[in-house]
This record gives sequence, structure tokens and C-alpha cells, in this order.
Amino acid sequence: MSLPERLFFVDTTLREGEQFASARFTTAQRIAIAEMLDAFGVEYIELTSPAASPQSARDLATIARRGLRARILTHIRCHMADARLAVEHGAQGANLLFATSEPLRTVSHGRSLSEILAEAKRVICYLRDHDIEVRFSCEDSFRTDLADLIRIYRAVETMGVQRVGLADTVGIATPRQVYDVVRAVRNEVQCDIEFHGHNDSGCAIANTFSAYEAGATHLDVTVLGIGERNGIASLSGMIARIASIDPSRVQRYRLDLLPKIDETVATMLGIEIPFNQCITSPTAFHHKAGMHTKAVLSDPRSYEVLDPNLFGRQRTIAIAHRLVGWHAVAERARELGITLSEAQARAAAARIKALGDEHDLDGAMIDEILYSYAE
Ligand code: AKG
Repeated sequence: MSLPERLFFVDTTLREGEQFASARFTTAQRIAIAEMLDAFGVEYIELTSPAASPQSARDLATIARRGLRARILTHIRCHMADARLAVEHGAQGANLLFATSEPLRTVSHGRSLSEILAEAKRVICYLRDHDIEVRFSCEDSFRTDLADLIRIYRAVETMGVQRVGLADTVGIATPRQVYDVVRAVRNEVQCDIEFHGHNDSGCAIANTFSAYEAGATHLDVTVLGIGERNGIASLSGMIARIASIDPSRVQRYRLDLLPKIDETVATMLGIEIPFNQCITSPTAFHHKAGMHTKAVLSDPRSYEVLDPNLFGRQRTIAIAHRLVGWHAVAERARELGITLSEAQARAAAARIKALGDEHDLDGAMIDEILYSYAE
């Protein structure tokens, strides 16, 4: 499968991620996160609006002045007041949003499409006059009428935006729907397309990937997928998704930094890296069942679509449990310098299985059993 060449990560850990339940990054933490993401190679770092709080405004200015390679964006409402703050605080780009779905228009601002476009024109022209890269996003795109979306995106393109954004704000979209909507927008505008997908129904990574396949160029991610409610697509998840199909698409990033980035942010948040996090979970490259360990010992590609070495990780083979297979037992014996015949390895595996039925096991117990066969 060949994947589109244009691929830009918009990391929004310092905006969407700050909306995660336990997030309250200090200035030093915000700088550390921005620097790690920059070293990793994300093309954009999105920061909380300077209108959100005084410290957010100061931190935007501080990070924008640091001379990072990544472009520093701020995420703002489509208001002149917010746009002025973005310019004053040195943002290089503004990610504008306006609620366009019927449910959000009703509870949020009550404006008509024509009023939305009139306001968008004022703000976009002001930002472009100040040489700010502009993206305009329809909040809750997937509950917005497709004809409305297209009308808005065509209009904002003529106003000079660099890209339009599609946001699955409530995590309701399916991968096929995302593909179809992005495709429809792709056919109507020439500018770049950004996608932002929430994980309420478990599709954030699949939807973001579907958007990419359909022509979205800019993919929103956060470290660990943190964000409002249960978050959006994670940086590690999107790297895993793309690398498992075509590693060349992500070879320009410092993939070996991913574990440190995830660990650092998890520590700042006071959480563990989730067990099901792609690439960086402690068990992401851990093999247990006998059938799996036998195959992986002979050729890791049998049960690994990603090479752990690419990410500075190592595979681990579990043997202290009742699902163990004799190949894994024989391999551990070899590591200990013990030569076992096949019959001995099978007998040792049978012993481990029987003990594993009775109680928990640990590595030291297994090694003791193996040494007993060596005598
Ligand atoms: C959302 O709609 O969930 C957002 O966080 C905003 C996304 C965007 O600006 O595209």
C-alpha cells in the first residue's frame, strides 16, 4: 500500500492535551514538552490560546521566541480579540475554529453560516496581513451538513487560509465516513487539510489514518493521546499505524525518542503509560503464549509488525507462567549457559506449567528449575 507523501504532524499536547483531566503543565514543563517534540521532529506544535489565561499567553510568547524548528501555532476562537492576542504573543500560525454543527451552533453562538463567514473574513484577513499561517476548522465537522462544510471551506480558501480543518469533536465518525468526507473536501479545495479526531468510540487512530489516506496532510496528535474526555489520536499510535505500513514515511522523525517523550509526559500527569499504548507501553513488545514465543524466537516478524529497535525498545519473552512453551524455556536455558535436550526442555516446560497452575511464578524460580536440569 503506498501512502501519501505530504504528512505533517500537528502536536497539540500543549493545547488539546492540556484539556486532559489531570493536566496542568508548568512553564518549565511546557518548554520541556515543546523541546522534546521539536527534537522528535513534529512539524507543528499547537499551544493553548493566549486568551485562555495570563500564564498561557506568557508561555506562548516564551515558546514562540525559542527558535524551535517546529512552527508554533495557537488555537483560537475566530474572534478579532483572540487573533490580536495571537499576533501580539508571537504565534507563527493560528488554528481558528468556529462551531458549525446544528447542536453546537444552537448552544454555542447561534450565528448563521453567512455571519460565520463574515466574521471569518475579518479574522483571516487580519491574520494574513500579519503574515500568520492560518487554518480554519469547522468544529464538530462530522455533525455538520456536508454542503455547509464545503460552502465554508471554499469560502475560507478564497480568503487566503493555508488549510482547512476537519474535526471529529465528539468522536462519532467512523473510518469510512472520515474517508468519504475528507475525499469530498479534497475535491473542492486546493489548500491543505488538517484532521483532528477524538476517541470517544475508540476510532481516533483509525479515523486519523483514514483522513490521511483520503488526502488530509496535517494530522493532529498528542503525546499518549491525552485530551478532552478520553482524548485524540496519540503520536505513538499514529507513528505505529504508519510505520507498520511504510516505515519510510516516518524515517525523518527521531523515533527512538518516543519512549522518553511518553514517559516524561506520563510522569508529569501522574499516570502510567497505558498498557495498550502503541510502541511505548511496557508490554508493547512482550511475548507470552508458547505458540507466539516459539515463532518470534525463530523470526520476530511472525508476531511483530514493528521492529522494537526502531524505537529504542527491546522485545521480551515471558517464561514464568503456565502458558509457556518449551522453545522459550530452551532459549532461557541457553541464555544461562545450560544445554538442554528437547526432552529436558519439554519436561522443564511441563513442570513450569504445573507450578503456574498452582501459584504465581517469577524469573528466579524458573532459573532455579532450569539449573536443576543442568545438574
Ligand atoms: C475539537 O473540535 O475537538 C477541537 O479540539 C478543535 C479541533 C480543531 O480546531 O480543529
